[in-house]
Amino acid sequence: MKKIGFIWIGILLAIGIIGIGFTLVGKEKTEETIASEGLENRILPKPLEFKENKGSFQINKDTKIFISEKELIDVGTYLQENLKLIGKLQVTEEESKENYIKLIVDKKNTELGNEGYTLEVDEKGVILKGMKAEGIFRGIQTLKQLLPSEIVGEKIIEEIKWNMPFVEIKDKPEYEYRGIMIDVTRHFFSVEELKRQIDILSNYKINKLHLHLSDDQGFRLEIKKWPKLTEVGGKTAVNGDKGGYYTQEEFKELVSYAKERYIEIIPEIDMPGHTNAMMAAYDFLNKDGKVKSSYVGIDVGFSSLMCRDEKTYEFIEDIIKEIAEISPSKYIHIGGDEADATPKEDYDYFVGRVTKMVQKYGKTPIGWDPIDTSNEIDDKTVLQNWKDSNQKAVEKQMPIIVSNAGKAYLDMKYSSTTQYGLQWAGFNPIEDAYNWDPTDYAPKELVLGVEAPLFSENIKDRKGLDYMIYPRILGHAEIGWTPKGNRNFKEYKYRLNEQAKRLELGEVGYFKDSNIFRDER
Ligand code: TNX
Repeated sequence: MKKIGFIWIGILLAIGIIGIGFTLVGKEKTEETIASEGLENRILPKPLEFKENKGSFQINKDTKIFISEKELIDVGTYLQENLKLIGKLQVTEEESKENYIKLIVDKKNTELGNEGYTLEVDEKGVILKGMKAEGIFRGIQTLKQLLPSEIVGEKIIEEIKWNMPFVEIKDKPEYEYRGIMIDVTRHFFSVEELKRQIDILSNYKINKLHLHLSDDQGFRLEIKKWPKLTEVGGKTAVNGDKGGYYTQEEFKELVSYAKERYIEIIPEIDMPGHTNAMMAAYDFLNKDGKVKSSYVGIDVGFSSLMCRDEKTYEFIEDIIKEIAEISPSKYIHIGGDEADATPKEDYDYFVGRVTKMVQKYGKTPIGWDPIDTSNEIDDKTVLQNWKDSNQKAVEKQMPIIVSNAGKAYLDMKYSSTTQYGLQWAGFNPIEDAYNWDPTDYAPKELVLGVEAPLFSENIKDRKGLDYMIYPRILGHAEIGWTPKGNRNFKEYKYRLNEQAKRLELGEVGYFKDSNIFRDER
């Protein structure tokens, strides 16, 4: 008996030692493997197919940017601008035999869709092909990531060789909608600040910027027919901080800036709740016929439009009409969240009428949940999910944008020590923000894509924006672009580290979490 006991202990010890050994070797091996995959690991979001060959091509000031047709002049010039540290590369429609970057529209190649591209680098140069200019634009982001990080800086560094490894890449996104939302109501952000964000976000193939333009604390877009919306509603922000609004000209300018970077701006007017700023501007929106006082707190769910009053609908239609005229986006977002002061049947009726109005002006409506629970809503409306409650949307087969608050909300604190943001949906550290998939919340065939919203109750400047958005949005960008089966956090973390230097050179004030970022770089 004794002997058998010793043998058992021996066997268990041996298993233990071998186990520890394996774990150690396993760990080292994994990290090594990741490191040796090297170049692929520089690209974020991770491309669909990547093959590295031996050798590299050096871009220099004599490299010519060839465009296969006139319509590529904008992306050609964009690339030229992005490579300005190398020199002012000529953009031309004349093809050369070597030392080129060729941008080619290949209309027949439909396999990779509007945003897909192929990128090949060999000793003669770079060939970047897409069915659309849009795909070429996405491919340019990959091209930049294959160059030394310093390419995103402002300083010319003589000794750098602008080498690109020989590669063959084939890439396309998993989802067509890969967005961010910025709440410009609780705090206002200028056109310049938004342009800066658009520049950074486009590096990661984000393609939608949803602007939350109206809420209790502010109304941020000029409506010519109803000027007090911004004269009154534009003045305020949370805590009495500085307000502001976009004139229609400024909005159009922002839209076209975003469009040049293949980002679509989606305007949102939140209703029938979240409407105090409108009701503070116009008396006829109120039951008692008197304007409300301005609101600068952060409570939700207390305001409501009158859902059985025709004046309300005439007013809303004017707003939708003006927005439809200046916004080329396919979508208008009508809010629909937290209408706690609206009786349910009024809510159902209201969202039914307003979505039809949006359709009348040629746009597809989007609404936050619980818009899907109204009997007046069908699969011609897109649900933006933020809780877990999208059962009705699934029954009705509505397209769904997944923004689950616990995973995708950029205003949730990273941890208890984060100085910005809220925590009602829990903390959202970098790893959790990456470790999910839209199919956790909706059937794949209904998922339009993902969006990461940033509500701005206590985020009021560039520092706060950068800190909360980066690096988490890089993870969301990859969730939207790269199929679930090709993603894992360990390997992502390595690639995220490769991006850190670029964020720093671009002066992005990201959250430098010591659990994630290596010191040596
Ligand atoms: C919920 S999520 C809201 C917003 C708040 C946000 C804060 C949603 C559609 N509505 O009104 O700003 O929480 O995280």
